[in-house]
Amino acid sequence: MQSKNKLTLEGIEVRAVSIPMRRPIVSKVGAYPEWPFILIDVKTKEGVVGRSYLEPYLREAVRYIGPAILDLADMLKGRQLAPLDFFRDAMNKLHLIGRQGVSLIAAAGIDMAIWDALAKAAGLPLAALLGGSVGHLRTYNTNGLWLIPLDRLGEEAEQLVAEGNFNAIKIRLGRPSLREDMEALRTVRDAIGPDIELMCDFNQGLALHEAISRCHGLDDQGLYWFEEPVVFDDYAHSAQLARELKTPVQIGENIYGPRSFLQAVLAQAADLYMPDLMRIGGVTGWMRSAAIAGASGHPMSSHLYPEVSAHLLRATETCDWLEWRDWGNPIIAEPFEVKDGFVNVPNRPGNGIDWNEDAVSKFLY
Ligand code: SMN
Ligand code: MG
Repeated sequence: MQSKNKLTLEGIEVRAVSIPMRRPIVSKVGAYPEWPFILIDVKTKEGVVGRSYLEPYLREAVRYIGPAILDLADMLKGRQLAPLDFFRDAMNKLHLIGRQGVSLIAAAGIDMAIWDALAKAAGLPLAALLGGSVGHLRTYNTNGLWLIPLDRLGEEAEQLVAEGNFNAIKIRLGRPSLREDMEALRTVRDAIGPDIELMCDFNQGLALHEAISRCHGLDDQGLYWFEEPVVFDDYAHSAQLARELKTPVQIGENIYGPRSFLQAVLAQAADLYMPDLMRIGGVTGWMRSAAIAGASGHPMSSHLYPEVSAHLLRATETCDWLEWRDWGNPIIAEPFEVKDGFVNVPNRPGNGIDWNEDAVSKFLY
């Protein structure tokens, strides 16, 4: 048997699936009745397969992200799989067409799959390969409470809590008026009682003057955080809100790469951060950002990507909340489970992603 100390790329497979949403997304960043995934399989000569997926929101995005992944993978042919080397070389190659956006998303997808392959070859869960351990993480349910009619919020909030005996759920706000946001909160609070934490997300939907009046208007509602009140890269105004408001301001899902993460932290743009793996730069980009969050004392939560994020949060100094979404569960062979508001990171080699191939063939496009 060949040694698995060193993995060499044999080839890469990229597929796209789209899964109908149980509760379709209605948000300030779009309406999505289905959720597309780009599946990445990094195959090695030693027989280990590393897996990851990307969540590009847009079904058509595979047309440009797919070729970018294949192009980057060409660079790896015959070389030892070393994610830090890959990340550096990918950035050096792609900065010619931009270090963020598609370039970074494609690199992030490969990076996550390479880390999975390394963890499998080592026989370790990803969290353990990174020096952490498997175990519990507190998690909030993000699987609903979109900008849906007010009269449906109460029942949906109750369902969200019951799905995993959650202690925390997230609601989307930024309805046409403060009165409607207040009514949405009252409906949800009446349904779930006083003890469940309630995060809220504005999805960058407010102009500065609206954000100032809306967030101050909601500042005494006991919300756990205000997420993305203004456009994600307006760090100066986000910082102003974070300074003025009692409720902590949360941003991060739209930050591309650790260097921008550092700029947000230096600008004091938020109290809390929640990077998204495809934008922050996969495992490599996350760990570099986690070091910045740790050193600057900012709690770090995740955005989407529950499997890989769960492993990474277990290796993150200022680990905070895992965002729980189950939209990808149909294509995952052994989906993670939530019990009493906690996810237990499974003790198996890799990042926990293997495909349910029957489901994949059903949702392929
Ligand atoms: C979100 C995620 C995915 C689609 C739309 C909105 C949201 C979140 O920003 O934080 O969950
Ligand atoms: Mg969000």
